[in-house]
Amino acid sequence: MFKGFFDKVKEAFRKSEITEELYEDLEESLILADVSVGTATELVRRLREAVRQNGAKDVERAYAQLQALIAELLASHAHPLAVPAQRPAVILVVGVNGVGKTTSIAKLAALLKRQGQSVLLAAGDTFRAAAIEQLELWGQRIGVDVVRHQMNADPAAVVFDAIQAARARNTAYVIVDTAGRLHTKKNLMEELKKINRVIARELGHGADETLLVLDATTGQNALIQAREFADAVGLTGLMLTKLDGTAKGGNVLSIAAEIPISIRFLGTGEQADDITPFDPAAFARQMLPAREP
Ligand SMILES: Nc1nc2c(ncn2[C@@H]2O[C@H](COP(=O)(O)OP(=O)(O)OP(=O)(O)O)[C@@H](O)[C@H]2O)c(=O)[nH]1
Ligand SMILES: [Mg+2]
Repeated sequence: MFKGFFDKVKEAFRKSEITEELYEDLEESLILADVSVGTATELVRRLREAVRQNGAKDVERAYAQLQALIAELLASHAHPLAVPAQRPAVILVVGVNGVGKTTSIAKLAALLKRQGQSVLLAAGDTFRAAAIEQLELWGQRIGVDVVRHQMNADPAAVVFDAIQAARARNTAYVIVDTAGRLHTKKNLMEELKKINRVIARELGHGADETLLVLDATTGQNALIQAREFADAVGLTGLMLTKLDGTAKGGNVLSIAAEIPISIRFLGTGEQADDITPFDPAAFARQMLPAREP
């Protein structure tokens, strides 16, 4: 699925010994694979240090060292979705427009359903009629009910109704879709805060999860979005989408290095089952597979 991400990185190690040129090629190839300049520089710095410390002379060991550094960088993000302590658990899904919120919600709901959980979706993006219809269509496709109001209804009221419905049915999860686009950004953040107040009032605590959806192909922009949403509504995890749309994927490394929030899921396509729970060790192995002799 992620094949070819780091082919160029592997190529940088196709030398007989560790030279200055190897480090330069490595840094360049990381940046070409969409790793941010800051993260690429930092990785190369750590590799130099590791090589110096253990006196590794051969390229083979340096490559293994880089694998370990990448695995280490990603490892702090290994936190799967928590099992809810009470029913319903509310998962609020936020993000700017077009990143894949609605699609990711459908994928997550289908995944939870496959795991034997009951799920209800709340059509909290009341900004466009098409947004409500899109979520309903997904609901039909994956066999999950959707609580909806009319266009322009108060999203907080939709969430209130969804929580009541989930209580009545003893549903495990309510996943809330939200608008990515409002007249102003301030408006959007205020709307999310209002949804949060309703959740807090109903559950006695905030949303169990507030997941920010980021389009992994957008680079630096993703970092800015993460900061804004973290400041305004608080975040518990990230879902990175459109990893099928990039042959690079180094962005995942930059996001892991620069955003101190767990990556929960990766989106790898437009279908319901194009979702992978984030496994740092597996991801590191996919990025930098073992070298062929
Ligand atoms: N290739 C690919 N496309 C995706 C992925 N996730 C979402 N998309 C596509 O991205 C587009 C936008 O997805 P939506 O789920 O509507 O995004 P949204 O964030 O809900 O958008 P708004 O509601 O307009 O803010 C759609 O065409 C999706 O099919 C993914 O992992 N891979
Ligand atoms: Mg949407």
